Amino acid sequence: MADLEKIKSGILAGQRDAVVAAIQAGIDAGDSVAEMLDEAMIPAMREMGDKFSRNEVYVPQMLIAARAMQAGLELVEPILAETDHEPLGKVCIGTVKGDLHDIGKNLVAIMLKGAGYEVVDLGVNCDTAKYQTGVDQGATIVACSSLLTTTMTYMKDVVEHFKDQDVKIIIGGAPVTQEFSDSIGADGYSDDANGAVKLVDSLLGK
Ligand code: B1M
Repeated sequence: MADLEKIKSGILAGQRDAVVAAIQAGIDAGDSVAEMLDEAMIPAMREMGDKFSRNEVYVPQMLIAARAMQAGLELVEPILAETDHEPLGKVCIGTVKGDLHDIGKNLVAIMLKGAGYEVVDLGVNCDTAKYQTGVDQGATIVACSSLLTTTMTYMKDVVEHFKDQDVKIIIGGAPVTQEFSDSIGADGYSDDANGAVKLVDSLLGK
């Protein structure tokens, strides 16, 4: 049984090696990586954010926690992304201009790959020209992530940019809401990575 507490406390403390060892032990024991993600890894990052809001931790601690989380994600990715299907469609994904948060975006990309979609990962700090490169590579869905109230407004620019092209824009990230999505005319919103997959399924009629 994966030691969920060890994974969670390891991420909070930014102990990359301990996190990797605990996740690897769980994988070797045949435990569910989805459970490790939902019960330990994602809650750890949420708790980190709450601590940051209460001034109990600062940016450097968030950064080392994020590095430990990222190292854990690299271990779970190949397992979650295992699929032997022909791609169901192509999605490009990126974090919007001005925003460097990429953990949620990476998780959405992993889940989409696992569900059988081809994903063009555009990285962080994406302006409309960058999103356009994803569409030029054949993506018919543009997924935008934002973690900051100051950057989520850029999603409106993305919707505007693609309004005359045959692509769907979907959005998500901690501050984003359905109401905001409706207000900027996006084609869909999801509050988590599994929901993003269902959204893409429904937009592509899968
Ligand atoms: Co930042 N940060 N951060 N940070 N950071 C937040 C977002 C914050 C809420 C912390 C807080 O105050 N409590 C706050 C934002 C406040 C606001 O805007 N209202 C904040 C701030 C203020 C900042 C800085 C400005 C701090 C500073 O410098 N003073 C700065 C900004 C830098 C920049 O981007 N320009 C900054 C920097 C950083 C680090 C670099 C240190 C680091 C990021 C490292 C990295 O990403 N590689 C960091 C971190 C780690 C966080 C918190 C603690 C954790 C984010 C995370 O990874 N969550 C975060 C607190 C929080 O979110 N509670 C915080 C885990 C991840 C799995 O969840 O990303 O929400 P999330 O993704 C979810 C869903 O949202 C959804 O699915 C995912 C999985 O379920 N989803 C989508 C995400 N994208 C989607 C796209 C979709 C669909 C669903 O498309 C359809």
